[in-house]
Amino acid sequence: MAIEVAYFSIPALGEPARILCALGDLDWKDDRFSFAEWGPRKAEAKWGQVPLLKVGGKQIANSKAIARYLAKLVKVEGKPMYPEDALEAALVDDVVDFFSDVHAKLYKTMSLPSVEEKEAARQAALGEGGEVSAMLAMLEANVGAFAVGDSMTLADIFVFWYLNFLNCGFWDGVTDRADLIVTPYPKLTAISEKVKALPKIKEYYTKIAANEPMYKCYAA
Ligand SMILES: N[C@@H](CCC(=O)N[C@@H](CS)C(=O)NCC(=O)O)C(=O)O
Repeated sequence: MAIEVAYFSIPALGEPARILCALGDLDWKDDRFSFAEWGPRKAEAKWGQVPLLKVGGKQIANSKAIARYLAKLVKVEGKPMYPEDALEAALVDDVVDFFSDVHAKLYKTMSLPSVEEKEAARQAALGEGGEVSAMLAMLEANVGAFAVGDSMTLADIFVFWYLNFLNCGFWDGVTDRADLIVTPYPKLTAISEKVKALPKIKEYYTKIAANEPMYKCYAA
């Protein structure tokens, strides 16, 4: 069944959907648009927001509902990215929801009035003793070779998405700051690199990064 993923051309809340569609080689349309193009689209979006997934004549319009749906369709090495076992699925959700909490802490820096204040707030949040670094340290302590269990799941997709989102140029002040977003988290970085190395992921991001600088770190 054909799928459309509609979202701004940035690696923010819509990115897990794109990662899953690319990874699963699904029959999908990557409907990207600029902020300037959003106005007329808003009225047509189910909840007036994106990301939006169109499938079978219906709209799914919350990023994590979309991610869970797609993760049920995509397998890696024969295993679905969203576990069938209820407890395993809840553990995956736990990591996915954890990133919403991380995102909320960083997102509040968007409302600061100047670039300098934004940069300082993000560096403090991700620096030693910062509220985001404290959260990521807890996640780091709770993962193994994979974020949950012994195979790749949606939780690993979120690790890949968010570590690269931090580094992509969207968050002034922390872009390219390996000391803040790579070095303290060797296990999370290894998980992210494992997802990045999957051939379908490499293929998709190499293509997107050719025109969109924010995607370079997803491909490199
Ligand atoms: N709960 C929603 C939040 C979605 C959201 O905040 N979308 C933003 C972009 S990241 C949006 O559509 N902004 C444009 C608007 O609200 O008009 C989700 O996780 O999908």
